[in-house]
Amino acid sequence: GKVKPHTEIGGKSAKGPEMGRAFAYVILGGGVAAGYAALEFVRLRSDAAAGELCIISDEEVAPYERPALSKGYLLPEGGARLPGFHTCVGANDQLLTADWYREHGIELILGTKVITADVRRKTLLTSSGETISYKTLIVATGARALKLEDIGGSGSDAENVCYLRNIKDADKLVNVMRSCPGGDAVVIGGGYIGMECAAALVANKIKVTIVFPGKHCMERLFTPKIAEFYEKYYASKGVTFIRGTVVSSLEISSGKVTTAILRDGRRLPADMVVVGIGARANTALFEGQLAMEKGGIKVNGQMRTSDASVYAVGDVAAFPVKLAGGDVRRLEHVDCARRTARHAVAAALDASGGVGDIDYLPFFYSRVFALSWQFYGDNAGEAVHFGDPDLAASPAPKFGAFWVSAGRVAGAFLEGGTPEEYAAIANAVRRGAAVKDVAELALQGLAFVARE
Ligand code: FAD
Ligand code: NAD
Ligand code: ISD
Repeated sequence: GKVKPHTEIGGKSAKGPEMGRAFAYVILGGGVAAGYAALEFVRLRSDAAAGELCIISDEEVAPYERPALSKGYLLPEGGARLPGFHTCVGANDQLLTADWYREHGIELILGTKVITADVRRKTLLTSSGETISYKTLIVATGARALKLEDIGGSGSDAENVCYLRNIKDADKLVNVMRSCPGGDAVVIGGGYIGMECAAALVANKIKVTIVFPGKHCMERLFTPKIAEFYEKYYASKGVTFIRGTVVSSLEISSGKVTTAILRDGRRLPADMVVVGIGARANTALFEGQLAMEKGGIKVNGQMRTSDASVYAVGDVAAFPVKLAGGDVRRLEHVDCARRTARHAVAAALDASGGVGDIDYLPFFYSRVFALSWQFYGDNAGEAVHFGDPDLAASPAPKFGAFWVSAGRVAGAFLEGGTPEEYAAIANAVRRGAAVKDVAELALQGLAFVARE
């Protein structure tokens, strides 16, 4: 049955915080997963009563497609700006502006942080002092950027040190880039943020040095051979890579970093610094209340946590991936946020219990310069490269790799594919295409998946 919202009158009592609104469904967090969850809610419940659902977000704006922040948002001219990239445009769906939520009777509580959660009482205490109660909670708190201070460093408060997780960060990054045209940037970290921001900095005519402790960029996903291609490509755009060491300190003068000092003593001049050293799931509200795994909130195949009234989705959720033999994974990627959010809503609204377990095919992608890659599945087993990742050979490089595990394709990476080719590699992973001979697979490359 539906629960009508009610406001408990009584205001602040001597006993504790003000009792506030009650909702049948609360989405905690206002990022990608929240937007897609709201859309799915409306799709499945056209008869929903106004006020059944609320979203609580500490951001000031309605949910948006976070990937745009390291791509379109950072363009030197005509950059993407809200409302242009609210969810759910990333999936060619509706543009969910604040008006859309209003029109659909969804309460959007913005600029409001949930500071404590009581799973037993089914209440959330907000930074404005309101206690909001729920019948069903969907936790979509995402992840936060690790700070230099988290890894024993300092300097995050400097005027020209930038992180990139939300619109506020992106605005600072844009302003700092504009303050030093032709200047030097030191990028700390060679993962997604480091690589995508480095490309954006180049587009903004800033000289870039990337520093990271690993042997090559994107170490968690790329093979050395794949990484070599991107590193050469970046080098051709003037980017310098410093591998196998870390920035040990930042020299700051009048509130601004002037020099990054490496562990081996080298000094890099810096007009600005971008830090992308990884993310941590925002689980703190639920530590000790919900089961955790892989640094996130553990859920079952219906995205339900160890408490039957609480679901978790997106970056914060660790869920069983059938394709990986049911191994519990926490994936920090937008497609996962979208699909897990939809699945959780379908399961939460399903009174008959007919919604089965999620069967998710992991999908990651990136776009930098004129390049674009997609990856599906699991990078487990033997990597079998195909195509020629030689820059000189082609102005539009097309190459990739299959990961073969127990005689089957477990994962696939492709740079420069067409939609049909991406669909074909995804299909091969989904099916677990049988590989008889890896040498033959390397020779066939995309012909292998086209043939199947
Ligand atoms: P988020 O989108 O992070 O949303 C979490 C929300 O919860 C935020 O609004 C946060 O402020 C809010 N919140 C947290 N705690 C509280 C609290 N206590 N009270 C109230 N609100 C709270 N993935 C890709 O696959 N491809 C890409 O190209 C890509 N690009 C990216 C670029 C950038 C710059 C970043 C940062 C990420 C990118 N990602 C990309 C990853 C992708 O954006 C995330 O996986 C996705 O946003 C996760 O969605 P989410 O809803 O779980 O978390
Ligand atoms: P990441 O995990 O991709 O990369 C972290 C990088 O920091 C690695 O290169 C690692 O070697 C490096 N590092 C670790 N310790 C370091 C140290 N002491 N000094 C210097 N470097 C160090 O994380 P990220 O790039 O910060 O991305 C943050 C989040 O944003 C992730 O969840 C990521 O998935 C997401 N994101 C995804 C995309 C995409 O999917 N295209 C794009 C941008 C951001
Ligand atoms: O998924 C994405 C992505 O990579 C973007 O840049 O969503 C955004 C949009 O397509 C909206 O600009």
